[in-house]
Amino acid sequence: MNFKKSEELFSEAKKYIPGGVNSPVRAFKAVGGNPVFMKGGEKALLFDVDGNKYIDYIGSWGPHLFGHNPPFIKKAVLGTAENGTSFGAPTELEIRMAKLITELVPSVEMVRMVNSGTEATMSAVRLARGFTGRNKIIKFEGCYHGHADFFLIKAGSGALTLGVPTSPGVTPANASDTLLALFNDIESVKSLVAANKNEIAAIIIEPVAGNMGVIASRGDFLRDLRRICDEEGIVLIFDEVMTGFRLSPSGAQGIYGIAPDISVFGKIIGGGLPVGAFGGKREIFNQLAPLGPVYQAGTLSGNPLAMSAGYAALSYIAENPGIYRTLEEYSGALEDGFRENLAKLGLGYQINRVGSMMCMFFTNKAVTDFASALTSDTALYAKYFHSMLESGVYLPPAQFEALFVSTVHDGSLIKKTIEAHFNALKSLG
Ligand code: KE4
Repeated sequence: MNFKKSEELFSEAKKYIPGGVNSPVRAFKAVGGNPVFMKGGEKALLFDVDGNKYIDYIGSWGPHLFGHNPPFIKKAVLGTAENGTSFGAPTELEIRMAKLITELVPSVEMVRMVNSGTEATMSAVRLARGFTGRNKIIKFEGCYHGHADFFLIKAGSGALTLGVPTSPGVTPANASDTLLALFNDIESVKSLVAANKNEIAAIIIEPVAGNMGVIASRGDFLRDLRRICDEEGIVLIFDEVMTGFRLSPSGAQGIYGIAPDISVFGKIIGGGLPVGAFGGKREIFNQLAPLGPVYQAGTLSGNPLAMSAGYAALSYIAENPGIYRTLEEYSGALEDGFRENLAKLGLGYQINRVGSMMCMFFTNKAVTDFASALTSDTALYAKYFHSMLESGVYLPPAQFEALFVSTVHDGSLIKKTIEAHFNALKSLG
């Protein structure tokens, strides 16, 4: 493939933008080489500035459950733009969006819109601290909740991939209120709770981890977390920025049957535009400004353009619950094809999949937590990534991410991906 124009644009971008990108993982640091600059997307396909075509498994890192530019979202956005993009005043559409979220996710009684997943998780923690009057939080090694200071403590995703487990700029004071537990290890949670009695405001978790690769919560882990939070007066926060509306109409909580106190959303609820949201129990959200004393605000929160895209996306989900059967069919076919290839080549790499989120780890060890994920050979992943890219398959440019299947990754595209996967693994020798 020819990447000449992308290379030229990357050189130009680096003059004005740190690292040439507006989000670190896009820079291909974890896989080497230069990022590909995209020109457009249509359904499951991406087209770069050099005229190359790719089957896209990033989907803008999760938002594109229906592929790129679905007509019903495009129509909603263009229609709304006719009347303006943002007023800084309440609109009816925000009510409809909030109501729809509460209808799709039973644990959510009230919801506040923001502009990113980071803003939503950051605000959810502040609300939990304000509601409980406590300072400390528990997060899990390898989970990523956005880049608020108190989360960048052995974060997953970009920070993990960039090998910066604790980011410079995070003050010791800030870090000291964040306690780290081990994913799928309830004993690690119990010991932290016992050692910090009545000091923990919240436990925040990705109910299905997607930022250290894909790792499902096992067995009763989430149920045990729920019980501990009930017993200790701790707010349970599910970070469903990635899983929300992807794994079911009510995200991971709908699959596991566990109701958190606060849920955090992003990605899909913006339909490709910048939207985040946090919602949950009325008694907690009564504490949020202007109703209560916990401050939170945003110039563009709930703006009509983003709401129109998000509302179109969630309405489509509400009206077409059958999409999850399609997602399962396509994602299952991809997993089966990858497993057949590994068997044919006598390779023991691990594949974790939950619904339309999947990751192949370059390790022979079962991946159930942060430590086992780290046994993956990231150099091998890098070679695999570039081989797939050359074959026209655009995967996450980092081992510790999730690939996403959409409702338009049909059989022919899945078949092409499986063929490329076989050739890529074979070329690794
Ligand atoms: P944003 O601030 O990027 O909208 O959301 C942060 C966030 C919060 N919680 C979870 C579970 C997330 O996955 C994310 C963001 N995910 C990464 C992908 N691993 C975004 C990609 C990027 O950083 O460019």
